[in-house]
Amino acid sequence: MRTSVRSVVFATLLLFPATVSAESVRCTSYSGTPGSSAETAGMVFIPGGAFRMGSDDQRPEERHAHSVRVDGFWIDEHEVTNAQFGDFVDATGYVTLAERGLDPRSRPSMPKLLLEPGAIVFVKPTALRPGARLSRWWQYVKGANWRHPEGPDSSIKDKDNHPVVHIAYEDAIAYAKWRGRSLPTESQWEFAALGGRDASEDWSRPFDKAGNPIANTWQGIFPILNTNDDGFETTAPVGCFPANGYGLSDMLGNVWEWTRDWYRRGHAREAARNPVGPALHLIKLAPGQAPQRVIKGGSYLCASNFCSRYRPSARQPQEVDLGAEHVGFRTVLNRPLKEAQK
Ligand SMILES: [Ca+2]
Ligand SMILES: [Ca+2]
Repeated sequence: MRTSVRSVVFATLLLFPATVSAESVRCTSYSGTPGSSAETAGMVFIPGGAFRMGSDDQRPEERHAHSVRVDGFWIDEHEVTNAQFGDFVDATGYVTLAERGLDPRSRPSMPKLLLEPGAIVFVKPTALRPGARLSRWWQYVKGANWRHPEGPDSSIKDKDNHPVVHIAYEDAIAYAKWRGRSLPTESQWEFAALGGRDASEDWSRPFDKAGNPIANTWQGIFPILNTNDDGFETTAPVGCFPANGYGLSDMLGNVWEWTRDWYRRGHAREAARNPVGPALHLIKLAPGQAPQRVIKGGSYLCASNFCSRYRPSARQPQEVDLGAEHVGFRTVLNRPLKEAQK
């Protein structure tokens, strides 16, 4: 029996009632920078501990759940914002990969258009045809970059406190190095995203038991209908949703976040301490394919009918040289609590 879009939408509205508006949250007044030059400004110390990394109950790439122990580390309270990235660019003159374009030697088989400065932008289709492919709603837009998220005619005016996007992996690394930091490993990121809760808890809904959104995701039927119950159709200013048990915002949703680990489908079964993911030489790449790193947490484009990766154990590959409108990052400082300036 075919189910009409209308009936699915109605069921979705029953499941995810509207509860907040953008105006009702305090996030909108944040400047986008912590306002301090201290080494750990805007960071939270995560005490080390053990947890079950991965999941045997979700998607195949999350298997196998296994025991992991991580040492304590500092991590940004929120995704790196446009204001923070702008400070970096102002200080260093850094130009992102999306602004430079790709070196043809790095991608010999790639169409010329995709080598030009630009990035991929989500364009909501007006109708969903059976068999529609993902690429139908992602378009490579020349001139799209962190300053112009939707293309050359767009801007980040009044978005200082939004997460920076269209950041390739090397851009994220460059920012982190400038701050004397690094990017989280997947295990660090997943441990931090749990916020002290147990991995076995139900993480399947981006709403709490009272129906309040816990993350900026997509409500309705992706990719054609966003009922926008959480108040944000695209990125939200950082910190608009309740912080997790460690005081971290937007670990789930808003924008995907880079981790250092190379992507390989699934986890090893063996217990590990401070794992860093597989070595690149163990990963088979197709000719001309760029290697991929793990991104975590899902984004404002994740819906219950399509991505649903707004869970700590969820993971996705991202080509290291591809800027995207829904991918950002946050940094870590691998230093014990007592050795870092507070
Ligand atoms: Ca949203
Ligand atoms: Ca996020």
